[in-house]
Amino acid sequence: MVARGLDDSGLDDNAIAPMFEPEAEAMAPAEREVLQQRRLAGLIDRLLAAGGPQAARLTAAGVTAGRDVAAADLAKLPATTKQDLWDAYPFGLLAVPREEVVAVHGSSGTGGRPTLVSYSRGDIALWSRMCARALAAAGARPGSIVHNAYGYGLFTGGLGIHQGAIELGATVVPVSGGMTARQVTLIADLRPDILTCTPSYAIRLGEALADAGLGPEHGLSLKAGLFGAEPWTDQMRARISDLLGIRALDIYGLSEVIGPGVASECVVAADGLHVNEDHFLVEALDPVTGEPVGEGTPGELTFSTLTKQALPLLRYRTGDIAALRHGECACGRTLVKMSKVTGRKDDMLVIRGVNVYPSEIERVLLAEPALGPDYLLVVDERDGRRELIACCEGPTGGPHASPAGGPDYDLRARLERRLHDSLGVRVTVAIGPAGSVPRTEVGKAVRVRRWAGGEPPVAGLA
Ligand code: DLL
Repeated sequence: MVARGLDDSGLDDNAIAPMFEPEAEAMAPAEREVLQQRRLAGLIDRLLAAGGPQAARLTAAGVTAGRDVAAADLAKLPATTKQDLWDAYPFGLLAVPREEVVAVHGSSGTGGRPTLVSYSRGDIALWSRMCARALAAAGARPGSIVHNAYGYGLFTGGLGIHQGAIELGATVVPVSGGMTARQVTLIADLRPDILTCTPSYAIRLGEALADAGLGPEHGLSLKAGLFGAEPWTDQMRARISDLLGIRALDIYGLSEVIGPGVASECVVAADGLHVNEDHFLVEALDPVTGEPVGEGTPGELTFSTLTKQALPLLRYRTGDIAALRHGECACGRTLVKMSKVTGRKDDMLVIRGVNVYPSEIERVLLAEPALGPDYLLVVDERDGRRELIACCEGPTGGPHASPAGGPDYDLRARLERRLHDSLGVRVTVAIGPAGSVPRTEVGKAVRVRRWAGGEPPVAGLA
């Protein structure tokens, strides 16, 4: 593996990742608790003053002022969900006059109607600082060149990172998603040090750079990347690091809370994402009972936006599953860390009664060096069955469903055995030629497709 370590990155320890806001990021935990308590009281007062469903629920729970609430009692307060945002679409839940909203962003979702989120001028300033923190933690500094291949528009990835790079004093290249050939040219010509895009697009770019003879062995300028907006495993991290010769770091966020910059990894430890908990108070809850889970136990991430103005949310349940871990990081940050997101509550597949998250399958597939990094999980629902087929790309370019004795037969059998051992359910592996799995050029990778009849989602599948 050629993942760039601290020693060969050309940066010395002290120069790596100076914090953008050290007084906040490395604050003593006891001091931060006082700050959070004060900000939580302020949030509750603003929600009560704004009226609306969050105020009504607080009142029903007996809360009449922020000073009534101790941070330790957070779990007793009412929660908010995506449904609340949909019910209030497009400008509901505002805690400032409509005229003070300077931008709207959101996610397109799958149901047609987007989830819209409003920002005040202060919210944009906060968001810029949170993304500047993330970029700085990845090793960017004033003067760094950031190749930003997140999509620009309603999606928060493009403009969030853009504003953060400017806030940091870096040079941002607002290339947005897609048009890969042009991106290769810009990377060759501008020699950026930081790449920001989805992890699946990082693979796409890495392959295109390699095809153009511009891989890491040819002096590729990139040192680190901030990848997020979709789930990805450590096995995917290793693939990206190999392909691009960079430190591949995770960045997490969601439009409802602010966008990217809610949490991100540092280049020093790269083993969990520092949550900006001075602004986004985080809990991990049992997704079914809503009760807090213990330290290190995976639970549903739930955020309270302590300082947001236009659309403040109390205990917003994200549906994302991750574990929280307290303690000081080697980089000096004292912010609580979240693990990589292991799945979404609603991503869970139930196959013959067994719960399976796509990321568990990714972990097994991408640990197999013979397979390419692209895959698609097909839930075969034809004729009343419910089978899972993992479509991958193999080394020989052989046909799908390689027959007994065929070139990929042993590989398939091995992968099916490993999947069964780790998930406890039978998954059929179909290995096709390079390029057979459909790619997502723009936006978030699609990892799961239903197949209820008609043409198969992957050509050649029978
Ligand atoms: O995806 C914000 C973002 C942009 C994050 C760029 C990171 C980088 P939404 O479009 O609202 O916002 O989608 C939010 O995406 O609830 C997660 O399910 C998923 N997600 C975001 N980051 C990660 C990550 C942006 N690092 C939803 N790992 C969230 C896993 C992620 N899932």
